[in-house]
Amino acid sequence: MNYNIFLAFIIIGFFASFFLYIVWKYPISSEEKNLKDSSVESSSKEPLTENRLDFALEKTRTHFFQRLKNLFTQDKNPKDLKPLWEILVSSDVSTQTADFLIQKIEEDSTPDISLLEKLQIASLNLISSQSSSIPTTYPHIILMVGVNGTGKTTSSGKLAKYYQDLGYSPVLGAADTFRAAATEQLSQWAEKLGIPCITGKPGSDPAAIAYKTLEAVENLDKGVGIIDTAGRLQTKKDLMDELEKIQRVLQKKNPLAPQEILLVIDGTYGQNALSQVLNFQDAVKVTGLIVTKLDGTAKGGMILTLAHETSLPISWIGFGESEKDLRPFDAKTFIQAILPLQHSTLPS
Ligand SMILES: Nc1nc2c(ncn2[C@@H]2O[C@H](COP(=O)(O)OP(=O)(O)O)[C@@H](O)[C@H]2O)c(=O)[nH]1
Ligand SMILES: [Mg+2]
Repeated sequence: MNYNIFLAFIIIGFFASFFLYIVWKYPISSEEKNLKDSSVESSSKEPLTENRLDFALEKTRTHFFQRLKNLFTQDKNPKDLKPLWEILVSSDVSTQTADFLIQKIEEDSTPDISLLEKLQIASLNLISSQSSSIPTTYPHIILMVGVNGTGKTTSSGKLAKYYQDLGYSPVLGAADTFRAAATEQLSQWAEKLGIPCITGKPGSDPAAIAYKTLEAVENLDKGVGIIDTAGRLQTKKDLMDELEKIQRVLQKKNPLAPQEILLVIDGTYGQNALSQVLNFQDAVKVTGLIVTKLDGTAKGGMILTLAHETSLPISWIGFGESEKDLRPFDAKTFIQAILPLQHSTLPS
C-alpha cells in the first residue's frame, strides 16, 4: 500500500516537473500575448468607430502580415524573395501583381529600410491613385451594379447614410424589381434613415424607377440618387440590355446621368473577382468599385490585384453589416491596416 502511494507521488512529481519545464522553455512571448489578448478583446467588444476598419481587417492582417513577419524574423533583408512572392500569391495577390511588387522592391535602393517597408511603399504606390468621387454637381446619380449577393442593396443603404451624414440629400431607388424582398430590404434602410425610397410593383420596369428617382432628387439641395439594381451576370445579354435601358432613360432627363456606375464586388471572392470586373467592364461603363465583406475574409490582398490589373478606382470598401461599415477607400489607411509597421516610412 505504502509502496503504491510512493509510486503515485513519483509519477505526479514527474509530470509536474515536466509541465514546469515546458512552461519555462516555451514562454508566451509578449507579442504573441498581445495578439491573443487583442483577439479576445476584439471579439468581446464592439470596436470604436475609428477602429472598425482595423478590427474588420484582422483576418487579412493575420494571414498576410503575420506570415511576412515570421518570414523576416531572422533576416530583415533576405536576398531570395521567392518566399515573399509565395506569401503574396497565397494572400490573393495575383502572380502578375506579385511579380510587379517584387520588381519594385528590387528596384528600391533606399538605404537602411527593411524589405517589409519596401513592400509597404510599393503596395501604397500601386493603389495610391485610387480615390472615391464625392459629388460636386447635382443631381448626382449613382447606379449600383453587380452579380447577386455581392452587397448592392446593403451598400446602397450604407452609401445613403454616408451622404446623409455629410449633409447631402440622398434618395434611394429600388430598381431591383425582380425580387420583392430587395425592395423591402431597401425600403427598410430608407425608413431607418428617414429618407425617400422610390419603389414599384414586383416585375415593373426598373428604368421607370430609375427615372422617378432622378425626378425625386432633382429639386433637392445636394441631391444624390442611389439606384439599386437586380443582380446580374455579365453574360446575360437581356439583363445587360436592361442596364443600358436604365442609362438611356436617365439620360433623356439628364444627359450626364448616371454620374457614377459602381460595380459591387464581394471581397471574399479573392482574386477570382478580377475576371468578374473585367467582364463587367466590357459590358457597362463602370466608373468605380465597391469591395464588400472585407471583414469576413483573409483575402484582402485582392485589393492590390484589383488596383493593379483593372483601370478602375476602388471607390469604397465595405467591412460589416452595420451602417457605419462603408468608407471611401483610402490607400494609406488600408496598407497600414494590413501591413502595420512600427517604423513606417510611408509619407504622411
Ligand atoms: N459581413 C458583411 N456582410 C455584408 C457586407 N455587405 C453586405 N453583406 C451581407 O451580404 C448579404 C447580401 O447582401 P445584399 O446587399 O442583399 O446583396 P445584393 O444581392 O448584391 O443586393 C447580406 O446578408 C448582407 O448583410 C459586408 O461588408 N460585410
Ligand atoms: Mg439586392
